[in-house]
Amino acid sequence: MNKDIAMIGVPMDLGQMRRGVDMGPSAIRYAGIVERLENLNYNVEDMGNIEIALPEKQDTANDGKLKNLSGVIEASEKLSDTVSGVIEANKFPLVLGGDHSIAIGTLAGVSRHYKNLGVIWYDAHGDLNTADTSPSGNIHGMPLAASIGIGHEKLTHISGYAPKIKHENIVIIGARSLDEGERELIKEKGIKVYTMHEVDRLGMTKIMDETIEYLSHTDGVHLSLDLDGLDPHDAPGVGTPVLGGISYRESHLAMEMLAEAEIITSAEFVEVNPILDEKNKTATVAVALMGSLFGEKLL
Ligand code: HAR
Ligand code: MN
Ligand code: MN
Ligand code: MN
Repeated sequence: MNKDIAMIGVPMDLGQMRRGVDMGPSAIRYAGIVERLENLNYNVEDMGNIEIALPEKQDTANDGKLKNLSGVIEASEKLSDTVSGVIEANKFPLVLGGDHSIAIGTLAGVSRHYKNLGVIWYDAHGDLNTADTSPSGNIHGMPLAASIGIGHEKLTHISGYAPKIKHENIVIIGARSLDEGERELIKEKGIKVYTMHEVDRLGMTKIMDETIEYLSHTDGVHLSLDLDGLDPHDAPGVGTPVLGGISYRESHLAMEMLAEAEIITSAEFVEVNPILDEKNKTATVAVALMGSLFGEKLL
């Protein structure tokens, strides 16, 4: 693993309508992420936070069905350039959310540097909606669709190009809340999905072995980890909790297997909402998972 990490906070809450997820980066810092990574002998540069416009200041007149569209676009462009600069400086981009709409910008920045980027989407949701299929109009339910070039042109073409990733280079893990249009898209494109049914049936070891094999032809792998992929018992501080999720232990194992395989080249941890949390538990879980992802071992 790259020993130089650049950490970027993205206090984004425009992709959904609940307050508090903008405090995710602070909560993760407070839970000790820098020290945790430094103890593993990484050089960590905390680049601070990207500036995000306030929800109260959104001019939504031209946004149509996509809530806060202009604000999300503006932030995505900034994040894309920042992430791209980090990779140019030969550092590992570690992005802290913020709601999951930030993945549009992260992937726009990362995929400029890879011809065949793989993506692991660890999430209760598919995030494969468009304005037409979305039940909510919330852009945090759309970043994976936008990244494969499906949806509003302004979201698909952040940084001036599309698509960012190929649908056959995606592995979704932990899905248990999919909208009708998302299900259709998954079937139509043949997107690789391990729902909770597969997590129960196969176990995390087999899922990670298969995922690593499935992505072995790629030239880099981005991990996009939505904390709501975990069960709300282990990660209560999220805006859209869904019962019956991946346990902390299974997630810990998944991160350890990724560390061992040495395939992850960029990562983001999103949807931590301290207002909805129990004593910063979710941020603490996020930091523990990052520790495992970056190679923490007991012995
Ligand atoms: N699928 C629903 C929607 O699009 C809910 C999305 C919830 N999103 C996230 N992202 N937390 O995974 O509105
Ligand atoms: Mn998500
Ligand atoms: Mn989710
Ligand atoms: Mn372990």
